[in-house]
Amino acid sequence: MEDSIYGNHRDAMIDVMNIIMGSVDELRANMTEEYGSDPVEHCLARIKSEESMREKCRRQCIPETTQSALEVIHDAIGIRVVCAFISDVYRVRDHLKAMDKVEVVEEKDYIKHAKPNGYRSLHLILKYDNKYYVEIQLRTISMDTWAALEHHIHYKKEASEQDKLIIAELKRCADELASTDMSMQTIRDMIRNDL
Ligand code: 0O2
Repeated sequence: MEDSIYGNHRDAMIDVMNIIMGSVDELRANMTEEYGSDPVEHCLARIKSEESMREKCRRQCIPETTQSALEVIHDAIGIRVVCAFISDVYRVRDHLKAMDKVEVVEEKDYIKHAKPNGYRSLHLILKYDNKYYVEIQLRTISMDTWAALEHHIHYKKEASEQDKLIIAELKRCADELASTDMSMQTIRDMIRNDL
């Protein structure tokens, strides 16, 4: 059998993934107690599959080694946190950044600055215990729905003239969802201020 691209690190990686998920669970419990509602709709975590990691190494023209998988590519450990409201996304982000043993390597805010195709999400690359990188994607339900649908469509990036209509339609849907997110946030703020 072929050796794992993760060498003997898999168990330690699973531990790191569980520590971060545990910390999110702790925040959820505390906020549910304080506000009576859970800031997180759902949360997914995975170790990138052996085949996807090897495929990503090939795509990036780097050797298929443990070093590439753990040090060059930063999403071997991936967590996605889906929240109902935009403010909750930033609450969870702040909580994760303040965790013990966590160094923030990179933060990309595609919520404030959406990608040209309309993709919105907040991406964090964390380094845990100075050893393992973790990619965290935080987004609202609407952003998650759009990303999932766009992924299904798997629309080619180099578009011809006639494809531009489809690209514009996808962007329009993303912008409408973003506007709905803002309205829902306003409604929730109004209700909370009344309490
Ligand atoms: P995988 O492992 O195949 O899923 P950059 O070079 O900085 O522009 P980079 O390094 O790919 O982009 O990082 P970025 O933009 O933070 O994206 C990381 C991951 O976010 C992607 O994984 C996707 O899972 C997701 N993502 C980014 N842009 C889009 C998008 O337009 N649509 C959807 N559905 N998902 C997106 P990878 O890198 O593709 O790798």
